[in-house]
Amino acid sequence: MKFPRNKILMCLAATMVCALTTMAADKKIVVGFSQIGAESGWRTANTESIKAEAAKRGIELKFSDAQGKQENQIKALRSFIAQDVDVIAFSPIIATGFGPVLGEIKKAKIPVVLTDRAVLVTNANGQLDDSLYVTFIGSDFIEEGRRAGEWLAKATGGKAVIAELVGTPGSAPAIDRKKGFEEVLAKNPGMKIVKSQSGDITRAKGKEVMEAFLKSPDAKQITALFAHNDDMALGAIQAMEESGVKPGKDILIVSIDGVKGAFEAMAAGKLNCTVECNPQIGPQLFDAVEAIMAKKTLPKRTPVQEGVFEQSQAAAELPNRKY
Ligand code: GYE
Repeated sequence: MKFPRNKILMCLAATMVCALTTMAADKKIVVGFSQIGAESGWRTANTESIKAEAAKRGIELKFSDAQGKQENQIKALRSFIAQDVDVIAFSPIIATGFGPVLGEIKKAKIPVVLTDRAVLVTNANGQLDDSLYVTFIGSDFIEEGRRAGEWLAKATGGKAVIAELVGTPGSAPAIDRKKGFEEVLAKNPGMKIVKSQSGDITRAKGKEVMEAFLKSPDAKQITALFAHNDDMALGAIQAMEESGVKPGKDILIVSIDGVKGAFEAMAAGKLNCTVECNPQIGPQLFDAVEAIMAKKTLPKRTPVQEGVFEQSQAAAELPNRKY
């Protein structure tokens, strides 16, 4: 039996189109993600959110943990270029120093999504260069600092002698949370910071620095603690208890993140307030990735929604906390 030639050709073409379509549908989106580390409850929840959402959407995630070192992040980003992933996402540990590698990624034409923390990269004219990434998905850290300050101003009637546990020096949250908090102090002359040191965003370091604060000759005058994250506040609570100071009473404590441990400490009367910083960025990250793959335009800034919680709300809110 003989088939007409044009029929055979049509058949072949149809089969090829079909095969190509299936291949395209089967081709997984590949995302390289460089995480800072596992320094806090917030970070662990952030990692879980990103991994779970990638798995849910069938996106291949190349996840790399920098263990708190910028050089490891830069290495990971370069390896994502070498692997020619579809999209690179990362949470920059500090704001500066990522310019050159971001330039390399741009040359390789791989779109970048920043999550959680922003970068500070300037162009030749000294202006902020936002051409190196598609969008930044993260919280407004200045607003979080302001919220912490406003809560403290209200709770103390604008009178407080404050010790401050700062985050990682040079990181976006450390710079911005301090800035927002100090904006409120500028309007409240009765509130002043008398001690300020980095507790490196960890519980252990927060405890160590608080111990040193409490040993200083003027320790007795401290009436409040502002910790840039809950983990440092939880470490400081331990330090206070071990030195006979009642946390939440002798020294009022306000911190940021809203992790479960903070709610437990509030329910126990040891922490007074936590300002929420939502780590569950996974869904917003992969919405952005899918939008990029579909060639849609995205805003440069995608905010994350969050609230403020006091001791009186802790018990009711505790069962709802997902991180
Ligand atoms: O507050 C802290 C984490 O960048 C918002 O990093 C994040 C901060 C968060 O380790 O707990």
